Amino acid sequence: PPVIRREDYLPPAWLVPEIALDFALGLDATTVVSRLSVRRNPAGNGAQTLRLNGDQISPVAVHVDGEAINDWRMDGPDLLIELSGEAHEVRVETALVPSGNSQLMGLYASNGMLCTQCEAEGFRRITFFPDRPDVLSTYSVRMAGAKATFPILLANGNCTAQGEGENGTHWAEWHDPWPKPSYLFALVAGELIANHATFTTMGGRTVDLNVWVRPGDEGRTQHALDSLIASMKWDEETFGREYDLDLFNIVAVSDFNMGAMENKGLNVFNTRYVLADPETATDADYDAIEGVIGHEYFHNWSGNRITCRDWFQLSLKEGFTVLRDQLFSAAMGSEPVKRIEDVRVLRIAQFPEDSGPLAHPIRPDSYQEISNFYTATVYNKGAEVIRMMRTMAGEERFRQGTDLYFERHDGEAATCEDFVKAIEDGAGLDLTQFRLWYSQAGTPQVSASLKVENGTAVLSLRQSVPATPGQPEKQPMPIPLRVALFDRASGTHGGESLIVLDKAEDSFTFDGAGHDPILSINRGFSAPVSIEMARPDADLVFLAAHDDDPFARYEAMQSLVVQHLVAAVGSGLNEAQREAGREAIGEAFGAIVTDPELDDLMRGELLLLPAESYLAEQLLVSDPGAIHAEREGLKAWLGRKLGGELRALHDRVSAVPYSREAAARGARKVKTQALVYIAAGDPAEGARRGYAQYQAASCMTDRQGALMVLASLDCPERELALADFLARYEGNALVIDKWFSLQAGSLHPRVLDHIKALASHPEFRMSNPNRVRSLYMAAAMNPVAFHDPDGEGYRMIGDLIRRLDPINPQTAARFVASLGRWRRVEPQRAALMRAELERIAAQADLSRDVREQVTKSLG
Ligand code: HT7
Ligand code: ZN
Repeated sequence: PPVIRREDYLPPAWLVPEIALDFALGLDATTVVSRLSVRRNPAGNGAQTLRLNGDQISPVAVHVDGEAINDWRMDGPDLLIELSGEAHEVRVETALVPSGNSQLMGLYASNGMLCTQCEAEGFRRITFFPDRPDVLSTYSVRMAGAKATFPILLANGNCTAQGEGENGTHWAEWHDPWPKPSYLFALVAGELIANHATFTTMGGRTVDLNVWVRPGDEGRTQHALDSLIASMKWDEETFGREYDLDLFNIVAVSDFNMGAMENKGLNVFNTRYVLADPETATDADYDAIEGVIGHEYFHNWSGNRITCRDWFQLSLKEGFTVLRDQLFSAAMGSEPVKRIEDVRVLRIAQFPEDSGPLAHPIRPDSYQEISNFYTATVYNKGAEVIRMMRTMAGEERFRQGTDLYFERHDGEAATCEDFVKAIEDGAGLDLTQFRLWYSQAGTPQVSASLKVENGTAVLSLRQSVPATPGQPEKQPMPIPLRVALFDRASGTHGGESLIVLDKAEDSFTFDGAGHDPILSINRGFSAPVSIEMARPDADLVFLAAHDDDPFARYEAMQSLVVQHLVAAVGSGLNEAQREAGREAIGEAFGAIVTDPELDDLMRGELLLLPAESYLAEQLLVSDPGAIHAEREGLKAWLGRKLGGELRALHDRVSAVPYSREAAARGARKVKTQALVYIAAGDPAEGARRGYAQYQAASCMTDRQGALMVLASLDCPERELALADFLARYEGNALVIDKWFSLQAGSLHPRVLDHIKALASHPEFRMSNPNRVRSLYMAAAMNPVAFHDPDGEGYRMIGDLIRRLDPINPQTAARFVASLGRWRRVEPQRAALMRAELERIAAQADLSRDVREQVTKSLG
């Protein structure tokens, strides 16, 4: 497949200021008539040829300026038309089969309704068009269809007219006054019911808000609607952004490749990020809904009003919007807990990308299939890069920078460079060297050492950015680090400093540091780097107890555990050393379990052991079996050591009644965590308490938590609870997804057999991405199942990729990265993983999506 390069960007030869679309809707047959007013782009190359992109469509008829023409030609999937003048009207008719569209890109049928997904290149599956984000058009849409099948007809913007047609049909016309790229086009038709509210903007305009769902689901939409209202208010207050249409529609669909889509005025959501009530959604589900609703809404400015010039600039909208949704969620809940969660996601999802064969900068230089670049690097590292600018500028000056960006580029298709320049000008920063964060891949490693003489502390820092595919050499980048020096006796520090390491090596001096201070570094995770510093356990135990930066407390706890487990699986520890390491961790854990000053939400963070994938990241080559055994061993040891305290904690929080308040949510979070440790230390007690928690549960958080623990145990309660759960939630697809993923993610010794059986379960469907992910993503992330020493887990994921690719290549390609980690795994397993990739590569007719990921993973 051809490689698309950032440096080859050329402005479009033709612009399309206006487009009118006419849909005759049917689930099995839809026709589309598209009328484009095209105008030669003065900034283009003057080509006579109009190239209209297509993908698996063919033109039924083509007209230019009202006349049918026959001299159009196809260039692969694209339609080419020779045009001699400066401006023309081009009319193209296409015929679609939405019910046959299993890729879920373009126009497709889901659960009896029709909907669209156009980002990144789905519009070309509906009609021929210059399907690139720098072609902005004003859209007018007419759609007609059977009223019984499609009682609700929605598109972007405002509904301008509607009426009845013949033979039980009706029609609607929609107009979106804001010029937009084709990827933001949306249409939805089906039987839907809305939860409605209004919002008055800061300018005094009333906006109608609707959350549309299938009848029967309307009782689970209030949280989504509340989250939308909160997002609109927050964006006005925090970024000065006001909504710009009179209507904002959200539609929930059950077949969707990603989380949601920010189409102008008509967001389309995976049902997973809309539907919630306490009985069926966990606290984490509630938080995810709030975050994703916010994210899509915030795109109205960071993405829609200012869009991307080309797809290499994806982080312009995604990185910035992730930062905005992170700040929003922090403001709605606990800021420190949100920061810890965001860093955990970055470390689990993005750090492995940065150190693997698919590593790319947040602004990639090339791609074969753009869908493969909707990554944690572009999204989450992209957000971290902008967060660093905010840290260096301070909140107020950062806001001046974003104000300037919105003012300067409103209505444009912009670049990451435009964004950096606006922040530079508006916030008064020099970001010349900082731009390297956009072009260099890899997680910087910063090694730190502290020396103290006569009350003066010298912090020596050295940075290196690892080589990544295509980037063997790297330059030093500016790394902003928030640091503090703690006095051991008082447990306090004399003030935090922000230092910026912008050389390969540098040292920083701090006066009045006492004689033996303890360093707290990268507080708040001010830079997305990995800090290397050998530290005595006692210093980490001190910081875990005393640091006034909650993230740094969490970090100290994590480092204490990481240091121990890495030593245990790396060089190996004798029994005495293992015991000493566990004792230090046990002391810190015990203090956290019993600390009456800690709120439970924060306690829940501090009690989490680092993920196995993060532990593997610390080693050049790792044995997943050894990491798993050592981590589980520690968990069981802690469960036994702190059994009494954990049971007391579990009893205390089990008495807290259900509410959505922070204290009650914290209680639920530590309830299941306490249960996890209790079950690890004493499986019989875990089964007893787990089943009791399951039966007493008044909400999904408690029920799912209990079932998760039971699913890993070999006990009769496991089968009882699993059978009850399936029967209790029959017909609720999102909850049945949980039933699949809890089993596929379990640490049960026969988990692979369970997964195989689940793949043949009548409720399993390959056509539904949520269901596929619930079974197989959980399996791919389950160290026991995936890293089975005989390679059965790798074979299972390989088989899945090959079977899923012809159905839904985008979803299939997402599974390749798990096998792509082979170079970092011990040789026997590595060979099995590689063989699986080779087996996939040998398959004829692989999609571009899977082919790109597999080739890069083998390369
Ligand atoms: N901007 C949206 C991206 C998206 C997407 C991309 C490829 C294929 C399907 C997709 N669905 C949604 C989501 C977002 O970041 O807001
Ligand atoms: Zn987004």
